[in-house]
Amino acid sequence: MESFKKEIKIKASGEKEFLQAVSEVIDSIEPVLKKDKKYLENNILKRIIEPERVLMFRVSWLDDRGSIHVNRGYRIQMNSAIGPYKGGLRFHPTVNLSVLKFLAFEQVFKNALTGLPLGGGKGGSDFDPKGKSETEIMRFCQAFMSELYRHIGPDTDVPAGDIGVGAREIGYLFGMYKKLRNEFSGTLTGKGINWGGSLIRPEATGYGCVYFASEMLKEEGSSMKGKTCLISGSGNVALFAAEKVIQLGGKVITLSDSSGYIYEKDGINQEKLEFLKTLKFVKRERISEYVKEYKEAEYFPIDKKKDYNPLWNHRAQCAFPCATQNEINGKDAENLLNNGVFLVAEGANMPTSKEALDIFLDKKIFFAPGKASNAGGVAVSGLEMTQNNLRMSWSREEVDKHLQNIMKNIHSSCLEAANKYGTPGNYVNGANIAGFIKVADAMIEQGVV
Ligand code: NDP
Ligand code: 2IT
Repeated sequence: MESFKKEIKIKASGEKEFLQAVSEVIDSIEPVLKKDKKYLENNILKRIIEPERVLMFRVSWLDDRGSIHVNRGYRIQMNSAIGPYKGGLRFHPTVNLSVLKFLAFEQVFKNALTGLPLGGGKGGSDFDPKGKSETEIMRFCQAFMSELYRHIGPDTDVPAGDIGVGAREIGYLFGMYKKLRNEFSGTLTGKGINWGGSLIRPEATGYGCVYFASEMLKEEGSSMKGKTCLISGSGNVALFAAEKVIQLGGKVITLSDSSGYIYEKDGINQEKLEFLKTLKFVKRERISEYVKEYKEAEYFPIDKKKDYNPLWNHRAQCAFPCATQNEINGKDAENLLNNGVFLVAEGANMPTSKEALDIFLDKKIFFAPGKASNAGGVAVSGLEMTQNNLRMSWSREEVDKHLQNIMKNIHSSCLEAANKYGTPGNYVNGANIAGFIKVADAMIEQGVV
């Protein structure tokens, strides 16, 4: 184990996010490896951290003035032991190999936890959608798909959205895929409702995250009702997490984007949330516009001089980080605890830094790792694939019921695994162990490939 840890540190030394995600999993699964020798005998650790395939490609496109731009496109096909590669595409200037490898690695475990036959993958580009016109976004998506289409398919690899890739981008990507392949299939998820999409997919990650938090609260005999919640982000995950908190009787007092955050002392209600959905999904404006409409709210721009994020420094009981990786540092973790927060459920992927994670685990608060609590999105993507295969679509109520059941099952799988391997209540260990065993056993059964 020790020599393996050393080797991976050297091998992935330039890939800090990937190393962070891998180290966490290794720490969690140590007792499993000790208990059952087959995992070490089959060299599973070494095999599971190596992507089955990494695709990197040039994406050339023309802006509205006719100038040529070049971005880098990626698809990490991480693991297909239990199903076709499945995972989102991220368009953001911070995208690089390390970020996508960490996301693909997390996705393998997350997808296993859903109980659906989904392998793990992730992709995207360092393209920055901010400030681009509608036609530029379309041309970029088409250029991206003009390479990716040869590597994906309904039984091979099924991409979806992530940061910077929402319903609009999935539409343009799907249109190009269909044209190039001359095939109408469920190769992407998050599709429009009139052309193969599933009801509840837009809401699924945020709703699922709050369903998971509710399951945790049940453990201590309480519920979301009356809980004051801090939420970061104002994208797909954040706004629907906020909606579910409001529906369950909780109070959302913060939301943010990469420029700053809003604070609503008395809580954001459904009407205000509808304003935010239009602001963010239709007009694509900044969250600072909110306080022009609602004068009782306050806006705080990001202060880069501060070594903590003041969003996490308000009195509350629950926190839902729903923006991006490593957005909660050690100081933020201390601030959250000092303000009374006893439940953190990750809507984003790995929003909690290693330092902050150690603080939360040490204090034994309810802490849900993203690979468990944000699995609702990919789970409903899996349900979208099933509906496409059956050539039918289910009602909102049916999909929501499935989502609730899946989140409940993930919650109990985490607790059972954590308990069995000696760390009761530790959802991080539970999620890593339950996901690992499922994928590792499938790999062993399928031989050395
Ligand atoms: P969106 O693009 O819809 O929204 C992202 C939000 O996070 C925006 O408010 C954005 O602000 C903010 N944000 C992005 N990058 C940064 C940054 N570097 N610093 C501060 N704020 C930032 O993405 P999603 O809501 O889909 O994704 C959010 C998180 O949830 C990601 O970690 C993603 O991987 C994860 N996730 C998404 C799922 C999905 O189904 N979409 C499923 C599971 C997890 P701004 O507009 O200013 O950039
Ligand atoms: O991180 C994630 O789980 C996603 N971005 C959703 C992936 C999917 O295939 O729906």
